[in-house]
Amino acid sequence: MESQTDALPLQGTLEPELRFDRLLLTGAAGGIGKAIRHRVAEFAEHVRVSDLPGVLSGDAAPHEEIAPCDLADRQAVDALAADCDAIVHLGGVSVERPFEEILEANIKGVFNLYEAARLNGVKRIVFASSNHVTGFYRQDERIDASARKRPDGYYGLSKSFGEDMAQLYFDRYGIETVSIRIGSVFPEAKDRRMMASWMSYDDFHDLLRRALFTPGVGHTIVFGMSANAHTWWDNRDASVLGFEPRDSSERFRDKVEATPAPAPTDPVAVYQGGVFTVTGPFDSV
Ligand code: NAI
Ligand code: 15L
Repeated sequence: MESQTDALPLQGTLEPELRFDRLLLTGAAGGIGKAIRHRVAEFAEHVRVSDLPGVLSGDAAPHEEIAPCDLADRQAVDALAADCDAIVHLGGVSVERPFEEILEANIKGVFNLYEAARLNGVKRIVFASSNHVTGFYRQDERIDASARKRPDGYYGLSKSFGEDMAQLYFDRYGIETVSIRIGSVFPEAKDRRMMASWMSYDDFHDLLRRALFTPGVGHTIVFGMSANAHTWWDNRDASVLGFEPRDSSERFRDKVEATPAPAPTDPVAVYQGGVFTVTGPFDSV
């Protein structure tokens, strides 16, 4: 039987009915943001490009509106989402940091974003969640999206909160979200752990398209990884998206395996969250 998303084109331009009028992209100056900023043009007539004040570089393309904003500023975030149909939310602290930093950008930030979405009638959000929501599972375990959350730090905890916020705002207000528990989206898989967690920009882009346009997602959680030879995550619960990654970390294997292997008892080799499981505590704030 054909799934709803089999009909979604994988390459080329989107049909006009599969485009938003205005899309908000937060975290546009970050690693993923820079890599996808030009690609999201196909998703909407107008793209509102946002990050912290002073960090966005380059001129605005004709379809872009540059809108610096601190996600921790509630009023500013309300204004940021005005007239937007959908949001790709990449902004926030992306590594393990003292709780006070995470609180502002990721916890208040995600609350502000969902409130702004409610007030402005935004119907669809793609939330950049993280594998660190479940980072304390071992690398010899395979989990799906229904596995109990086991955050590996304040950062993972904030992404767990973001997923709960997404569920709440779907159940109460009907705002649909796809939470992508991103593995490691970088140009290359840099170490043994990333051989399992790596995701290419192309696969991320394809997943983003499905996350934005697949009807009836409610709140769907999907793990974001390429078709790596070995993975820890089962995406059966997200089959509505019809996501089938095409890339693989295999092409980095020789380079990765030429580097010294960590001891088998090193948390980097034991836990899916790797070094995040031992980053901190941060005693002197
Ligand atoms: P990044 O750290 O390069 O980019 C995040 C951006 O958010 C930065 O440009 C930063 O200036 C902005 N930001 C931070 N605090 C902010 C605030 N208070 N208000 C507005 N903007 C703020 O991270 P990256 O790698 O591009 O990741 C994008 C998103 O995906 C992040 O939310 C990250 O947690 C998530 N993610 C990324 C993974 C990866 O492999 N790159 C893996 C798992 C999750
Ligand atoms: C993340 O959540 C981080 O944002 C990113 O910088 C990487 O550390 C990634 O996870 C990872 O687990 O490789």
